[in-house]
Amino acid sequence: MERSRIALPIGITLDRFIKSKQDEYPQAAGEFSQLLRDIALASKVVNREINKAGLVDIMGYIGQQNKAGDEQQKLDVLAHIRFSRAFSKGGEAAGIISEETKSFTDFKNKGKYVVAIDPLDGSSNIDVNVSIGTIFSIYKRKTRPGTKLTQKDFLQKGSEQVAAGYILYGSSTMLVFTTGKGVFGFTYETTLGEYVLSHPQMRCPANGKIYSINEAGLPQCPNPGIGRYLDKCKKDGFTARYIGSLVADIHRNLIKGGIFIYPATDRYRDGKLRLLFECNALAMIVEQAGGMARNGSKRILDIAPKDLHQTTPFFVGSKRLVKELLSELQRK
Ligand code: AHM
Ligand code: MG
Repeated sequence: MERSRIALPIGITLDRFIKSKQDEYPQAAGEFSQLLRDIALASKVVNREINKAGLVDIMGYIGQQNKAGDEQQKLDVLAHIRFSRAFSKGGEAAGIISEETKSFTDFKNKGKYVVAIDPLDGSSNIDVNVSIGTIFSIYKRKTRPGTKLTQKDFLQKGSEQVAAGYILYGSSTMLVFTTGKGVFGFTYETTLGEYVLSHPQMRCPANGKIYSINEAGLPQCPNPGIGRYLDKCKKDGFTARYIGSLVADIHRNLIKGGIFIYPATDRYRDGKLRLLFECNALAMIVEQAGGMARNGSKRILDIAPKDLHQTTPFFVGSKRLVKELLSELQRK
């Protein structure tokens, strides 16, 4: 039996899991595994910072100087620094583009990969102790390793991601990722300081009874299909759940079955969520788990990005629900 086919027991650490899977990536085993380890390590540091966030009133307000004279940084900026540092030190990533920065950073090394990341998503929830997340996509760079990075290295379709995932800083912290061979969820065991496999081969139920949308924006939706779909959900006994923190909303629906809807509105003509930092990674996860992710007419993963910060409408979740919504959107 191939090593990679052996069922991996719940409770094994991320490190052992990565090692046991290395033979699935014959050309890139070492580098790729190291990238995942870099993400895990940075997320532990961010997790620690998040857990201290409630103490900010005692330790000094953001924007003020702390006792040592350092400027206190906002958590999302801090998370950006932590992840960037982990990748640049690791050397496997040639560069990074983050939701926190206008353009990409070239680490000027020989790395084969590039990373697109939203270091801390759900910023409106940070100050109120509600779940937030990190979202990441890993691509092979398009240009030759060792040369200057270009936009072309980052403007890749989601279908070209070699790995994607998220970290959910919730009632427990979880790292969920895919390398294109299923979705695996690890829970952070704080006393050990280790991620342990808790959700092997996650599957998104084909059907569900949860819809997640900021319904206050409904009157500003140019497409009446959204309203019609929600009316149907209500008649069918759905429940509404919306945290306003994308990772948490997607994670819940992935486990329980449901649909997440962020449409185009008068305020956000092309949707609010960013293709490169938010939608692509989550679309890959959900598809790998058997669900669906669309922008209305297209598969999210097939959109060729033109702009690093491009946004898109986002309809994602249980296959049956997404299909039903799409047919309402197409009905005139
Ligand atoms: P952010 O990147 O500024 O944190 O915004 C993204 C967040 C998502 O987590 C969430 O799904 C969405 O914005 C909520 O938007 P809204 O407040 O319009 O419902
Ligand atoms: Mg975001």
